[in-house]
Amino acid sequence: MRHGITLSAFLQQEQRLHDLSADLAGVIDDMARAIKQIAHHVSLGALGGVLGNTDAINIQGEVQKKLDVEANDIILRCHETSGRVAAMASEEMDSIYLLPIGERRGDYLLVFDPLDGSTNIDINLSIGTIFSVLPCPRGVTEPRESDFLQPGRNQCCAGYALYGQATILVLTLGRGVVSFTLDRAVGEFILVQDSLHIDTEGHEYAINTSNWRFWEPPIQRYIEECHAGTTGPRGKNFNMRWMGAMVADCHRVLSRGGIFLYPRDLRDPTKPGKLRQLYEANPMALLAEQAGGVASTGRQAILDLLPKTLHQRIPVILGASEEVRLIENYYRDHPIHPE
Ligand code: AFP
Repeated sequence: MRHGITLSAFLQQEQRLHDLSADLAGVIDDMARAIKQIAHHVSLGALGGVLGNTDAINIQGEVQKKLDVEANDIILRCHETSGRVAAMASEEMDSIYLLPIGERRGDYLLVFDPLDGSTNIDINLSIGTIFSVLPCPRGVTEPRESDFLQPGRNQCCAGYALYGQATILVLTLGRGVVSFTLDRAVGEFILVQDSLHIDTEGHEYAINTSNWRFWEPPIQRYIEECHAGTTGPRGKNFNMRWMGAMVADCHRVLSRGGIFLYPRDLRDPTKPGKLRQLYEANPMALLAEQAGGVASTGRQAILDLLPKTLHQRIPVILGASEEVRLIENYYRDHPIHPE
C-alpha cells in the first residue's frame, strides 16, 4: 500500500484486491464523512456553542454532553439514508436505532461511541469516536437488539477517530491496521501508516490507579511489579500514562506499545467492568489483535465473548502480548468470580 493515497483510493484498492464489498466501503466512507463533521465541531471548542452538559442522563447513568448528542446525530444522519446499514446502536441511545420508514435496509449493523472521553471535552483534552461494523443476519430487515449481540470476532471492520492536534482515522478490515491523517486543506484522509504493530514486550501501562483498592489481586500484583521496576521480579522499569479516554490510551498502545487496562473492580460487584463491549472493547480488541497484540478480560479473549445485552460492560486488558499473557497467568492462579 502506498503511503499518501487517499482513504477513497485505499478502499477502491481493497475492493479490487481483497473483495471488500462496495457497501462496506461505503459505510467506512460515510463514517469518514461523519468524523470530518465532528472534527469541525470539536475544533470550535467554546466558540461552537456545543460545550457543557445537556440536562439529560444517558442509559449509562452519565450526564450527556452537548457534543455527545451532536456527534451521535451526525453519525446517524450520515448513515440512515445510505441503504448500507440495517440499524445502528450507540453509547448515547438506550435502544437500537431503526431507520426511517421507507429507507433501504443494508447488510450491516453499525455500533459506535460517538464521543469517547466525554469528560475531556470541556478541557480540550483527548476525545475520539469509536466504531464497529457487524454483519446484519441474513434476511433480517428490521433488526432487533438480539441481532447486535454477536461476538467481536464477527466484526467486518473496526476503527476510531482521534480529534487531537491532527484528526486521525485508524482502521482494520481484518488485514492489519492502517492509519490516515485528515488533510484539512482538501478534506481528504491520507494514508500515513499501513501496518501499525504492537511489540510483544511493553514498558508503558495505562490504568486509573485511584481504583487500586478495588482491583482484584492479579491486577494489584501486576501493577505492584510494574512499580517495583528493576528492583522487582520484572527486572525493568515502566512508565505510566492515563488519558481518561480509552481511544487515546489505545492509540498510544497501537503507536508505541505497552498495555491498557480497565479491569473489573469491586466498586460495584454487579458491574463486570466499566467499558462497554460492543462499541469500546470489541473494536479496540480487534484492532489490538490485528496489530499483533492481545485483548483479554483477564480470563478470556474479548473477541470470543458473546454479549448478553446491548450496553454490556466487560473488563479490558489489551496491548503487548507478553504483558497481557502474564496477567492472564496471574488470573489463572486466582479463584474465578461470577462473570
Ligand atoms: P467518558 O466518555 O464518560 O469520559 O468515559 C471514558 C471512558 O469510558 C474511557 O474512554 C476511559 O478510558 C474511561 O472511561 C476513564 O474512566 P475513569 O474516569 O474511571 O478513569
